[in-house]
Amino acid sequence: MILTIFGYPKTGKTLLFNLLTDKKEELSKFSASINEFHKAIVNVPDKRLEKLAEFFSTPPVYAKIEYLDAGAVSFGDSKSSTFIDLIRRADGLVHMVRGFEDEEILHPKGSIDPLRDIRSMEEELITTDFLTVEKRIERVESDLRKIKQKELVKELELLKKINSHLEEGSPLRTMPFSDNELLSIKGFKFLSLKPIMNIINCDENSYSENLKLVSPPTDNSATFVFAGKIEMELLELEEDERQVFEEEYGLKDYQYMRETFITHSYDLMNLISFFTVGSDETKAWTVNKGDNAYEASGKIHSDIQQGFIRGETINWEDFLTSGGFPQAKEKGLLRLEGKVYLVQDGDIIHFRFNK
Ligand SMILES: Nc1nc2c(ncn2[C@@H]2O[C@H](COP(=O)(O)OP(=O)(O)OP(=O)(O)O)[C@@H](O)[C@H]2O)c(=O)[nH]1
Ligand SMILES: [Mg+2]
Repeated sequence: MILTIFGYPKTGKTLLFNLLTDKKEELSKFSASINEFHKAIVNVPDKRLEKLAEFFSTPPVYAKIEYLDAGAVSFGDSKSSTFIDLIRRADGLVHMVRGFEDEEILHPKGSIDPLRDIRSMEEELITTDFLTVEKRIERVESDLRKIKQKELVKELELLKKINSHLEEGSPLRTMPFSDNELLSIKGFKFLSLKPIMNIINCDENSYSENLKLVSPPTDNSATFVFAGKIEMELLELEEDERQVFEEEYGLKDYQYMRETFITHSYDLMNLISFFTVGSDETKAWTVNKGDNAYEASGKIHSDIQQGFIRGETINWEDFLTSGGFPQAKEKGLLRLEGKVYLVQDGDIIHFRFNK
């Protein structure tokens, strides 16, 4: 899974990237934003997985997540096609929004206004998709003038619906699509269709004001606050020292982005984890909420999916409290699930399949 951090210049994108990946990429106050990007693949921390690994005495193999710091936006300029290609590859977007004051760091729009920036970035995404759709409509119409093809007629109809949705200024995240429609437009990699997390990077003075803008995931979009620079500093302190400064900054109930970011992104993107356990490794796998056992088995191997018989399933905690598979079976906690079983977060699944 790729999560891409982007935003206006000097908003704290690289700071967040460093925080999430333990990297030390340079942060700069003055230099022009260079359009180089940073990339890191990190483990998704998971206490449940660690407990299971301990039980089996096998190494935990964490789910992986790729973070990309795509740098400052460039829409409609000479660098924009490279930039847009970069964010098209993302499974989810992380929009870093400037909320902190610093007279030395200029904001391209001249003032600090997180809500304005969230809206204007949304407009950039919508406009980019609009241009993609317009181009495709022209192409399809021209092809249809030459030859009438049923599929093209159908595609044109959908493209026109998408076009008018975008024309109203709405992102594609809010447009209802059927599964088939989603599949047919997958190749366009529409930007406004991607789940997006707006992160307002505040200082201690603007923190409580910006808290009002926080919104939980709705239509695959959510807004959170982040006290970037302070969090970076606080994380270097010992726990007791940290508490003193948290109070001093008025951040007593502050939730550390380093700790909450993955949960936020899993929620936003409707992701859950299941585990496989065995003699050589204890492993976490990421699937979409609503995926069934058959789909989940395909994440592991296509052979397992093709030969799918059943999934022996148990919740990770039920397993640990039972103390092993035989005990769990005795208690009736080990279930045999078929292909259509909806995988639950925290399931341990052992797939039986025909080889
Ligand atoms: N006061 C304050 N400064 C911050 C905060 N976050 C980042 N900065 C400073 O802002 C400057 C830019 O931070 P970066 O993380 O490099 O920002 P960026 O968005 O990656 O910048 P570009 O990639 O150049 O667009 C650095 O000097 C940071 O120390 C913050 O929360 N508060
Ligand atoms: Mg940067």
